[in-house]
Amino acid sequence: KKIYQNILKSISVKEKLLAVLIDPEKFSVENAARFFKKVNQSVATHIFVGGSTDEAHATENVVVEIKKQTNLPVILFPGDVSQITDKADALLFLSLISGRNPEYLIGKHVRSISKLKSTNLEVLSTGYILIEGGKETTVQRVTNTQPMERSAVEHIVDTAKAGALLGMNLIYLEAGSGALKPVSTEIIKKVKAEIQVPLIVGGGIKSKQQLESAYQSGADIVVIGTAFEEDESFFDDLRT
Ligand code: 1GP
Repeated sequence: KKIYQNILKSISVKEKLLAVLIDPEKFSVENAARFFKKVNQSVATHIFVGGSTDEAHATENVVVEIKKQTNLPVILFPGDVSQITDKADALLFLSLISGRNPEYLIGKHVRSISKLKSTNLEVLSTGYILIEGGKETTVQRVTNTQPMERSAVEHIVDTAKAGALLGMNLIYLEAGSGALKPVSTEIIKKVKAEIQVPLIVGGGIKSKQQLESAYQSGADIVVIGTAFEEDESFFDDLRT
């Protein structure tokens, strides 16, 4: 449980963590060296790899390429069982607890076990909470679930708390990739106040100011994908 232990250690010394999300469907091998030079010079601490879909089954090759480019831990953020590969270091074992689709609550998990048995992946049990972010997201479409309303703060807090009480090791507040509105600071603060496990926040974070305000509100790990895909110079603002 090395990766989880390191996350806990960072939190205990108030160090904030930043995960760069790589979508295997959009990753370009030709661009990899340049992109990862920026990643390696930035404050990024983890790489997440995944997406709601991966029709070309590119995940494994993308992870192999990323491993050549960086020493940061690579954590799978899979939309499906087919995206699991032992070339990564760990796996977010995500249960979509904001929704009521049994497939995404437990179904895919059961079907992943035979595959997981043959890997050394560190499995990180994660309560995944989708929150409305101003537009319909791919997660919503693929999982056929509704996001929680931004105004339903107490319900979101109760959902996070229920996930933690079920033994989930991480809680992930997700506004959806490319969200117009990131998870609000009010939601982050109130969830943080009620759970002891590390809190991940992502979706629609595009500026240093939004990143800082997520941290100040209580996010332990912030996930950013689109902002780096669209403008690699954003890494320059986040130099170590
Ligand atoms: C999506 O939380 C991540 O699953 C990151 O979202 O692409 O909007 O940064 P963005």
